Amino acid sequence: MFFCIIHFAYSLIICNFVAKLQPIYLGIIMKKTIFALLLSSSMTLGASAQDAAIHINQMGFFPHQEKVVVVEGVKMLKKYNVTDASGHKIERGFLLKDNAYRSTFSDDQAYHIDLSSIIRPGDYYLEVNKTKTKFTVKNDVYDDVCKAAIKAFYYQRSGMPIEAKYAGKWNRPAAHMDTEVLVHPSAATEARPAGTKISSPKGWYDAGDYNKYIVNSGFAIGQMLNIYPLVEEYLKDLDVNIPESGNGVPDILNEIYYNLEWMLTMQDTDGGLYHKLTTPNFEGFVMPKDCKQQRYVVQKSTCATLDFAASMAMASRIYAKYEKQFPGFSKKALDAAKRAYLWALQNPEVYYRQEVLNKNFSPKVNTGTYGDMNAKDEFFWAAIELYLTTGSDMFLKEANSYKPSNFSIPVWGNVSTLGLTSWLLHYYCGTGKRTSETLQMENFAKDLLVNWADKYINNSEKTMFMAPFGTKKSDFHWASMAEGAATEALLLIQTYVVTKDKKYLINARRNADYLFGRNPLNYCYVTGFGQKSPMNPHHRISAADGIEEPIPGLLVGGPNATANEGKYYEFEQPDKRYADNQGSYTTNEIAINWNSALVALTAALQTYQEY
Ligand code: 9MR
Ligand code: 9MR
Repeated sequence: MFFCIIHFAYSLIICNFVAKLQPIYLGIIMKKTIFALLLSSSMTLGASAQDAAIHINQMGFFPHQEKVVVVEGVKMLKKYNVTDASGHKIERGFLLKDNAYRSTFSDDQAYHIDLSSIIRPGDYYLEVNKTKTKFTVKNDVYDDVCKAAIKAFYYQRSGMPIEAKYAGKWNRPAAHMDTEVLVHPSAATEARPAGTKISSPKGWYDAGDYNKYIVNSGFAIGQMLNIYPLVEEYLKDLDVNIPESGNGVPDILNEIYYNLEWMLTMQDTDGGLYHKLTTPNFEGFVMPKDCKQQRYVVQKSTCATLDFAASMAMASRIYAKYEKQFPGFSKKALDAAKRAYLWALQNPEVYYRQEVLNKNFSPKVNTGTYGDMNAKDEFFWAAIELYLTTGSDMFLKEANSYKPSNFSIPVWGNVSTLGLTSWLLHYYCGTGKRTSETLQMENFAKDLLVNWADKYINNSEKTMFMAPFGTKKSDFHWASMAEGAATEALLLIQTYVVTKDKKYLINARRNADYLFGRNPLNYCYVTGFGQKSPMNPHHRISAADGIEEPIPGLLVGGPNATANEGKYYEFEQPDKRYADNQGSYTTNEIAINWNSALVALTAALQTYQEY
């Protein structure tokens, strides 16, 4: 009790001190302190100095955004203080009961500290007990990570040397030229019998593995081009130091072009798309130049063909501006997209079933499947993009016949929402001219998006990590950081664009805070960024190149409640089931369709800095 009184007196002195700095806070802090003291029955004051776990966005904060830090592992009423770079005290306060929140997965409890009143750019230090953390307030919070996220695609390029002047110590010789790829028996036609050699160079390695998959390429490009009308201003001058930099085309488009060129080579003479270009089995953890397996193009599929149609139609629209640098490309892409759509109309249900393929053909193929047994959403997305590019009513009619019945988060296997948001951004940020028919689709898309967003953000400020993402077990699936936290944040930014209601933008940033460090494990889930980031991704190049640091700018999968390589995981709890271990491919792989979410998100966050 004696201790309590001393501490209380001490609190009052501090309050007075804070009051000198920020007079308005005095009343509030005093009231809250007394209230908390009276309410708390289980408090232990003084006692030993514990290490606090400070969960914070390690990228920093924009001057005018909400800045909440989550502190765990210390008892109530512990004090915190913030100093600036020259050691001046900026803010002090206490961890209060009113600001305590519990995990939905366990008894873990943490306090929110709101530092939003700190708006002057600069470095600051937050100290809780003996734990001190630096954070920065600045205008270019996501510039470097956005550049690195784009550059990461360059590091994924196959078929060309990755040179030191662009890649520094991560340079490597050319490999996987893919100029002599065999047509797999599953893909044989009269024109191209099994064993025919085709040339299918360039393109990005999909992920930790070295194969190239059309479904995922279409999705990754789709996700980045989808947001393009909204972030064009921001991205157009971003130089990421790749071989094409300085040619008058935004680097993001230069980089995407490298994969588009490859995708064009994957279209068979009849218009259909080979599902993937792959080795029969995954390669070992060796560098590209040490890979020896023969590569094949395998069976055509409806989903791959439509993802191709959609992304080529988008590309045709967006690259039309750069006819000088890419002569003939815009037209070529549109023609290819139309031929692909036609093929899909004639072959509406040709799914990729690897187990069936392996019963009938050899060699057997055991690499990633991107298997998807429903092509309706792919038809919808492709028809939408073809309409936006051509203005032809036929495609709008097609799109209307494949309208989704409910809202779904866009992922490689479900792309209808890419169609919906592409539509919205075309009219809100792009050049689209509205008609009564286009307005019908627009209202349909807007209703679905806003209804989803309202449910999604509900009560996020009362969650332990103060984010809409991360409170349910189902949030933690394979690729939780990209397909959950980042993609959902993107959808919220798109909701903000169409409603102008700032609550959506604020909640998008909360998911970003989570992804970049305000999470139970304190990971900034992007390689090379933040104070604690993955060092051992399931990425063959990073593992085999003999360099300690992984390739930078890669977003890893993140916690996965169903991660099954049991021995790697310290925790059962869904939001902690992550291992920075090369073997943990269900939590620590990287992939182009996850980095596309990172690129789009960081560019969109930079674009909207208000509030
Ligand atoms: O390395 C493979 C990775 O790229 C894939 O995403 C993953 C799932 O398809 O498979 C990985 O390969 C693993 C295989 O599936 C199971 N045995 C261990 C393999 C490599 O660690
Ligand atoms: O991203 C894919 C994920 O949604 C699937 O659950 C998983 C298992 O089929 O495969 C993931 O994709 C992998 C692909 O099959 C092969 N390259 C690596 C991809 C990322 O793990």
